[in-house]
Amino acid sequence: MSFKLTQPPQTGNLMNLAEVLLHALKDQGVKEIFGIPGDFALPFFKAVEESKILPLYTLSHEPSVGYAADAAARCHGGPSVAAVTYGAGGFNMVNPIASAYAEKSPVIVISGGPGDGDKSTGLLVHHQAKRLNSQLEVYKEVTCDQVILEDMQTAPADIARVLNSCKTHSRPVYIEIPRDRVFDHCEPVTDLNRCPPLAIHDSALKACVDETLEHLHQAASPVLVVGVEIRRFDLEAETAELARKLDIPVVTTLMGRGLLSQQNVPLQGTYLGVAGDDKLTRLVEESDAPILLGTILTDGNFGISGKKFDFRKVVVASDGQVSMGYHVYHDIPLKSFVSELNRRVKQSTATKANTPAALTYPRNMIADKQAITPTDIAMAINDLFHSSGPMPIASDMGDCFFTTLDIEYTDLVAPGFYATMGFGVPAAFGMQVASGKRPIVLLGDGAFQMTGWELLNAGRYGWNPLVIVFNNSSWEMLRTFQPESSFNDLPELNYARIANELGGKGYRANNREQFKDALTTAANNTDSFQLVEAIINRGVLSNTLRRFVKGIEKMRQQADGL
Ligand code: TPW
Ligand code: MG
Repeated sequence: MSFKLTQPPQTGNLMNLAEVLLHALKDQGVKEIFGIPGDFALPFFKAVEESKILPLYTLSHEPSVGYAADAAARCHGGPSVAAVTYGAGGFNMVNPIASAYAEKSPVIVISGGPGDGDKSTGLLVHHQAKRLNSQLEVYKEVTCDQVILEDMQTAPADIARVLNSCKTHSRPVYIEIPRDRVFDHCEPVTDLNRCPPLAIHDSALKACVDETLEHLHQAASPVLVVGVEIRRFDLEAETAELARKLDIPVVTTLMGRGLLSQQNVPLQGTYLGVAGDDKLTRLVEESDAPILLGTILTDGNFGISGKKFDFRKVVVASDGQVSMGYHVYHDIPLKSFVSELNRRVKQSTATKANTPAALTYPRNMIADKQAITPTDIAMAINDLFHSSGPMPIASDMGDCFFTTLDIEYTDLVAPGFYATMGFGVPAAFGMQVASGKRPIVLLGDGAFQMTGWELLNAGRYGWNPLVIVFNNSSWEMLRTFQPESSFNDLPELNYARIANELGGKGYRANNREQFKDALTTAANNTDSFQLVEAIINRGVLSNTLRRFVKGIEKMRQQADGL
């Protein structure tokens, strides 16, 4: 089958649609594009490559494109782009974009689309699922704004609207470019960053802040619980300033782990209900004024609390509103709330002597011939951080994610709420591109089988993550919920050998001594990606996952009235 490409016309000084879009993306703070082309997207990819406005990183499978852009967006605190072809590419990326939607990560999806020529043949267009706009309809569920750029008259305003929506809501958006429009003349986008802010009523903001401060004033044991929105809306420094002034302990939610790692704040660790550290759990659950800033009320964040939260005492600022007691202040963006609190709280009240000592993390892994446990991996990483400085972490879902709770607090990207597997390796690429730092990747063997192969792309771009595979030949996290099922057994593969095949350097560790040696060597070798495979026995879990499973079982029993 051959496909006709529309060639760029001579445009003189005028810009074409692709260039207009690329400049608008750049103006909106986008730094890179991840993608996989197809014939519907080839003209756009050609424009990306030849215009050199933004760098392009191609990967092997579309889910990875979505994860990489998601992680880059999380690290930038601003949008990144995932570009795909129509149908086969676009549908392949729905799950990562659903994840980005749920976790409020501003990913801009750009998809090629059928052109006029494709639509007028009376034939079904290849890659078409049901109707020509089925892909748009699917993406409407997992993006906050969408456009098909068919009309060059309205394109600049449409682009501005969609990019502004992405920033305002910190959620994915969808842009489809019919393949025969890419090189059409188009006026530049002029009204970017004019996010018509949510209408804020000053008197409502004042009343809301008054009430919050009064509540804090009366409280004996307030605590600040921060969640991902403070990163998504670029409020980490302001939140840290507020925490210092209020002088009250700060914890993050599970989804928010990694937040404030660059800030000087009285950060205690991560609240995880019955699955978490006992001291922290009491700090939050016994507080008479938990102030939840930018936290999403998910089951993972709050559902596994041993005690029911008394929402009469809790202030929840997220999703553009603030609720407390039995009432809600609508249309109060988090930024306005935090800024106004900061303006009003002048100095430390310094009356709250209840800030416990910060959490300590396990260290000094014993390098002997014993089998490796997830906690050993955490200890060895902590030892590494102490000897040669912290590294950012990209974690997949599986026991590796729960192990991060035993690792020193550092920058972290993980699918902490939506909990999709396959995130780790591509997310590390996004993280390295966005931060310029070498990341550690934590993933299970099951997750490796989904997107680990993407490591083959690391060499081309000079990415050199330090990958740690928790190899238990098992979907172990599932096994803990349902031990009787044999489908949780996975084949015994040698991931160290696979790493060598993929252009990196692999190490297989059967015991703690070998793990420590491999980790040290891998950390010192920055020439290519390094992969340390830790052989872990089935049934051996991290402390947090063990508590998490017990917590979930207890909740289910309570729900069933047992
Ligand atoms: C895209 C469901 C959650 S955890 C898990 C599965 C299949 C097993 C993970 O195995 P792995 O790690 O990586 O070897 P470990 O420590 O448990 O042994 N499909 C997707 N996402 C999720 N979350 C699942 C299935 C799942
Ligand atoms: Mg496994």
